[in-house]
Amino acid sequence: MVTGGAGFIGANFVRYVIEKHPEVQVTVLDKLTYAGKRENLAGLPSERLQLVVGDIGDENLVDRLVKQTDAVVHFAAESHNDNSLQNPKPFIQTNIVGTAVLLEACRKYDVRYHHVSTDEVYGDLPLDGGKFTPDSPYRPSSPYSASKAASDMLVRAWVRSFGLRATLSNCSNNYGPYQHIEKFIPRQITNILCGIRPKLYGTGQNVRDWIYVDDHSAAVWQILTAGRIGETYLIGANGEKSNQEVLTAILETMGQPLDAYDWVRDRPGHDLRYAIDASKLQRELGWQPQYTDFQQGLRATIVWYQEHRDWWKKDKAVVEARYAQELKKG
Ligand code: NAD
Ligand code: TDX
Repeated sequence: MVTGGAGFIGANFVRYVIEKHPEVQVTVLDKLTYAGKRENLAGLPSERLQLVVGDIGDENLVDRLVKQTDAVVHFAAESHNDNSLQNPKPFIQTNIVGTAVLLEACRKYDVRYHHVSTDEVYGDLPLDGGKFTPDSPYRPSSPYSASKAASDMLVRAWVRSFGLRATLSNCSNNYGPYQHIEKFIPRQITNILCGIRPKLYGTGQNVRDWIYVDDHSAAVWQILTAGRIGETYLIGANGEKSNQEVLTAILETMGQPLDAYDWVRDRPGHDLRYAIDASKLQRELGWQPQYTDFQQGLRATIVWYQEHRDWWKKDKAVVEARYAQELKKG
């Protein structure tokens, strides 16, 4: 069972598993919030995939579904930092309470559980060095990252106190097809496609460690099938870039003048730099990223958004109106 399988990473993971592992049957549990779309799973064989529309916080539904499965991979979340600064409430409910509901059902039926989390639980790093490791202290900055940190802690407690068969992974920033256009890379691509100037927060010097979404999927599968119970694995592909570098690459690839963007007010509490040391995952489980050419991955992503206007067009006005309203608040 894959929670959040109609969202960005979840849908890419489901596609990856259906394609690479013909013996696997997948049930997706997804609430289809603003971030989830049925179309993200279109074209997959119905005899191998079932979509259940529902909430991970629904105890009866989760009990019934977990009873019938042998493993849960938990992607479902409220996932956007900017939204969490406007209204933290759904982040607490879905990311913390929802995770607890899944953990209780997995405990009851002794079901293998994999928890998908983020590097943001570790806070941020200085620009001039250091990387996150599985031993880095938890230091979340935003309501989003604090809610993910809380959910990680619940998983660790369920492993230690109840012997839950669980693993955890904390991954860096993903990019690729099906990412919601509220997020940095697809927002700027679709801005350009709509004739809107891209928007860069603050100084543009904040660094993110980019990984192509299929590399994340392969790592999660590897951890689910070969990882040691109770362990945390960090997933990253040495893809550090400043936001300004990423935006310049988008502008260049899309044939725009390199200064054709706006600087806008910074995100409150904006984490400065993330960087992942993935050596444990590479050493123990032999995982290696395959899509390490960022320019190539970015080009493929731009082409995907160019060719899938119908997928994102109806969200664009709503997303931009929400951003504009926040800026006006000052
Ligand atoms: P997303 O917002 O694109 O998708 C989230 C999905 O969860 C959506 O389909 C949504 O409908 C579903 N969902 C939300 N609340 C739900 C609920 N209460 N019950 C059932 N379904 C619900 O998110 P994403 O970017 O694909 O992230 C997936 C997971 O990966 C999250 O746990 C996130 O914290 C983690 N993660 C994301 C990144 C990244 O760069 N995007 C990096 C590291 C970790
Ligand atoms: O318009 C923008 N301009 C801009 O400069 C937006 C939307 C973002 N930014 C900056 C903020 C960040 O430094 O770009 C960077 C990336 O922003 P997001 O796409 O919002 O991602 P981030 O906040 O880094 O979090 C992402 O990675 C970790 C995912 O959204 C999380 O779900 C994941 O846990």
